[in-house]
Amino acid sequence: HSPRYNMTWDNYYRHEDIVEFAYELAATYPHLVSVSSAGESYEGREMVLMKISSGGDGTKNAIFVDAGIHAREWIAPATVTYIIRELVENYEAHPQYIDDVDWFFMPLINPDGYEFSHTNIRLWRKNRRPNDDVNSTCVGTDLNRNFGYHWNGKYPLNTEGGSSDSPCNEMYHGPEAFSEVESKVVRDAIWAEANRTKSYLTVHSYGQYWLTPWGYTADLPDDYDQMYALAAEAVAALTAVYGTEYEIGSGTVLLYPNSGPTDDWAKGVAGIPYSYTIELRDKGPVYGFLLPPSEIIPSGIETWEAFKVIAENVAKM
Ligand code: ING
Ligand code: ZN
Repeated sequence: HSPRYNMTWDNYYRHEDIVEFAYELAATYPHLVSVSSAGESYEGREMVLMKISSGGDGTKNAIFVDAGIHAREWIAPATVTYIIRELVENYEAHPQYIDDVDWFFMPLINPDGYEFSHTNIRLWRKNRRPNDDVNSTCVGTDLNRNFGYHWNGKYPLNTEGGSSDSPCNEMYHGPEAFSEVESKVVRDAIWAEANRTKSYLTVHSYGQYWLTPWGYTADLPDDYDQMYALAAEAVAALTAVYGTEYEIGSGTVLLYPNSGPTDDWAKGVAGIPYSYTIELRDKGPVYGFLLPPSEIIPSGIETWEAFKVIAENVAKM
């Protein structure tokens, strides 16, 4: 039978719809999809982990994808669930994208912030744990400044390195690395498969960038040329669909310094070579985070082309 879920990708959906999508897809395609709860957010919402695999002994090269670390970036979970749907429901048309690699997806890793951006403040970014532990009435840590590789690093020297000491700031790094339960849950899920994971993709919006580490320094990774080459191949496939252009480069060089992001930890600590931050549509300034839902399916279609290139290359690594 076909899966029974609400999502149709012509609108943005809520946390519970995304959870339902995950479990319904697993119920319909148990030979391809398994779902588990990787943990719970501060407010008790399930953080879904989907494994997409056609079998084997658990030694295939793997790709780990997450989305929705920043609450307001609604196109990210929408695009990633679109790609999951394409991989699974159209498996027969392109079985190699599941047969040749294993995929791990966490489509919404900041569910409390995401729900708050639907119900209260549309442009909320952080998680929703109150900062009363540091005597602040402000709420939330930027989960993408909370990971433990050069956490709270100061670059340029002795300046704020793209993360903030202030609990009221949008880029507050938290009281210590991995202080937030959502960060710990994601860290542990990545770590569990890190030895065979060749690519980590963390999906954000907006700006149309395909970013490499490092965030904590303007120095480039030793293997930057290889990272750039794979990104260029993926972006070329994306651009070929509708002409959507992406810039490729290190986050610090192209945008701004950023200490404690997930991709720095995934590469620097977990040792996943092809770790990227993807900034989806659009380029602003009119829509930005408020991307019209009519762009979800085009974003899904073009980004799927890039993911195919990642999978083809990961299979051969
Ligand atoms: N941008 C990211 C941020 O966390 C980023 C991505 C990564 C910026 C690396 C700079 C360097 O600020 C968004 N849109 O959240
Ligand atoms: Zn973001």
